[in-house]
Amino acid sequence: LRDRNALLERVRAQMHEKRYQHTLGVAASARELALRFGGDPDKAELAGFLHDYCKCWPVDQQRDILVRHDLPDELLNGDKELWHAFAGAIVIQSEMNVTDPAVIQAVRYHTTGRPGMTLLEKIVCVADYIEPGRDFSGVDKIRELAQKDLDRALATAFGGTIKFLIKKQKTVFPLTLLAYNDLVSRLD
Ligand code: DGI
Ligand code: FE
Ligand code: FE
Ligand code: FE
Repeated sequence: LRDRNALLERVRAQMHEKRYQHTLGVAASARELALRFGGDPDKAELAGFLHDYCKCWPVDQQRDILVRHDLPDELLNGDKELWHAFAGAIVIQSEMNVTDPAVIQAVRYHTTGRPGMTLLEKIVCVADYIEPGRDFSGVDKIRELAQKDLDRALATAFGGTIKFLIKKQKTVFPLTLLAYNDLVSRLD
């Protein structure tokens, strides 16, 4: 799908209007971050458009995709909120003909993160936290950090998510802890 309007219509058909507006916000923020931090703005925007492709699909459908592709039980036993990222990375290849591994990985890790994240993965992850429609407490601090220091912005964002999950006594997926440690251990 080379045509941007066709791509956007396909994305729009997968979700409700509010999620679509979020998607456009993430794409715009990702493009901006790429320009600021020396990433590829077109890849960043494309990954933004696609990152929540199957977020609004029934969870059983998301789970089926993971099972059929032999994703680890750890993921199936983890929070359902994590599934759309890994399922999305698979589905955009078959349904949207996305072949760029960098874009696919940015979609796959946009929720959990992972240690050793690429620049594009960090950009999409931070854009997901700071797009203009977001208004959780602490978002302004992350927006401010994202003006200058992408790693500090992402470490702060993951730190907030981990605190939130702990407060709710929910499990923290190991990749998120590993991503957080990896970022923090390298801050100057
Ligand atoms: O899909 P979005 O709502 O735009 O954002 P997302 O893909 O970052 O999903 C974040 C949700 O996932 C958020 O409500 C927290 C929840 N979640 C549950 N367990 C974990 C988790 N997020 C992370 N990073 N790590 C977890 O272990
Ligand atoms: Fe998401
Ligand atoms: Fe939804
Ligand atoms: Fe999102």
